[in-house]
This record gives sequence, structure tokens and C-alpha cells, in this order.
Amino acid sequence: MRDLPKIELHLHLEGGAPPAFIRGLAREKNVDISGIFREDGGYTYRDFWHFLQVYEAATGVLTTPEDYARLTTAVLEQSATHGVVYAETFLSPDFCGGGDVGAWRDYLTAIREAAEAAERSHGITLRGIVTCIRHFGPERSRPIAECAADTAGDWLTGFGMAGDELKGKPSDFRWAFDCAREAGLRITVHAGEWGGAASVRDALDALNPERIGHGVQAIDDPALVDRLAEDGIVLECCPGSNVFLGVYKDWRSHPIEKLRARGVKVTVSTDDPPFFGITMTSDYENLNRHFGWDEEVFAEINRTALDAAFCDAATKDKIA
Ligand code: ES4
Ligand code: ZN
Repeated sequence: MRDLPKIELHLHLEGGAPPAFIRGLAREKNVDISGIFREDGGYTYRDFWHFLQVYEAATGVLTTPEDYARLTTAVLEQSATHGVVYAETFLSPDFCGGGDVGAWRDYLTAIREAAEAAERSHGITLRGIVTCIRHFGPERSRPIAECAADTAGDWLTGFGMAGDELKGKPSDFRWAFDCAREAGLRITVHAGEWGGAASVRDALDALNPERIGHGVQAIDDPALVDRLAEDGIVLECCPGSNVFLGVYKDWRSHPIEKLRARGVKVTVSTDDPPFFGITMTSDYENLNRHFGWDEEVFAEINRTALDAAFCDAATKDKIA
């Protein structure tokens, strides 16, 4: 499973930070964030909402473009180890320069250069998707979209929204999504991880994304499942993340196989792997164990993912 070539569409860059890396950076900078670590060194939190706080605390020690370059190197080394040949990562100008376009450009340059070095040494290709953060509110999303629009191109290819999907409503973020779309960015929105099937419907109606981050709770609304299948909406499923955070009580209860059987385009990603103690390899092993997915199914999943990737056709040809 480790060696199967994998395409990963849903990975938060800071969410890929190995805890030892964050701990080391905190030590270098003399900041005390010991409360976010367990004794054995892993991250600790009570639930998804506390996870978002711990995530923000960990991210707080990443304060310079150089820190993000080191982070990118660490994350891509890990991904390459698990057979990932192409990844798209969520980037947050909220954390990278606080929404200032000039500062954001410096962060993005550092991340991109580190990614290009990783491509040369590990053969893994990365593209970026800017995300605004829902619980920071619609006002914050505007400068974030402007950062994204300013740097849109062959590397920064998408715009999306992460964060607490129980806060606010997608239609409040229309300005940001219109701004990004006009700059040529492709659109993906987190929904249907915590907000139920209705949150997927709301995201589709308000923001017209071509992909949905998670989206799995759509399974509770048969008409919505039909709509996803008919419109070819791609779900960035993160089953290991969902099981770890308790969205589903165990692997058997996860709807990824039911969605696939109903003709929905599903893909597999890890979301924030070291925060959940998972890897692409462990997710593939679990999908094999619990749903009997074999090499043929994984090949189909990865074709779907490459098809839905936001990079250009020449890049896809190189990866396929
Ligand atoms: C998230 Cl803001 C953020 N960061 C990392 N993972 C997430 N999942 C949902 N929102
Ligand atoms: Zn996510």
C-alpha cells in the first residue's frame, strides 16, 4: 500500500506539520506551547473545535517565510514516503502575513521554492489552494481572496474555505469566491464534515464549487447524492480524519464506499495527518481491510483525483 502511487487533493499545509518540527521551532523561538503536546510528543486535544485551537497554536510558531519553507520540506518528505506523487495543499494567508498581499507573496515564494526542491529530490509535485477560514468571518475572507487573486497562476491554482462549518453561512462569503473565480482560480469548499447534508447543499448553491472538502454527510440525503453524481462534483474524502475525529464511529460506518457505489466521484486524502496519527498508507490499508478496495479501485480513485486536480494538463500528463 505504501508504494502505490497516490494523488492527495486535501491536505492543510500546517496540518501536515510533524509535532517534533513544531516543538523544535517553539524551542528555537522560546515560546511555550507545551500544552498542545502529549507526553509522548504527539498533539493533544478534546474534539474538532479544540483541534482548531491547537492547530492555530501550533501554527503560531510559524512566523516567517523561512519557517514555511522548512515546513513545506518536512511535509513533502513525509508525503513522498507514503507514495504521494502529486498533492494539493491548503494555504492560509491569515497565517502567512495576516492577509497583507506583499507579505503573502514572500510566504508563497518560500513555499513554492521549497516545493520545487522537493520535486527535484523526491519526485513529488505540489500545487497550492488558498483557503479563507470560515470562523474568522466574511470580512476576513476578502483580503484573503485578494491575496489569492494576486498570486493566481500555474502554481497557485485554487481557492477554498476551511474552518468551523457550523459558523456563518456560505452565501456570506460570495464576494471572496467571486473575486477568486474572476482571477481564474478553481473552487473547493469544506462542507458535510460536521454540518450535515444541508451544509453541502448550501455550499453548492451559494458558491458553485467543483469539489467539496469532505462532503460525506451528503449520504443522508438521497436527492443530494444524485445531484453530486449527476453534476460530477468531486468529494475530497478524508476517511481516516473522519474516523479519528468521531464523525463516524468506525471505518465500517464511513460512507465512502456507499457514495462510490452510488456513482459519486470520491477521492482519498488525509487532511491533517500527524494531528490524527494517520498517513496515506494507513488510510489505504484501512480502505482495503474494511471495504476490500484493491489496486484496481485505488487506480480508479487516483484517476478521479488527477482528473479533478487543479493543475494544468501538461502537469497531469507528466504525473499520469
Ligand atoms: C481546518 Cl482551518 C483548518 N485547518 C485544518 N484542518 C481543518 N479542517 C477544517 N478546517
Ligand atoms: Zn480539511
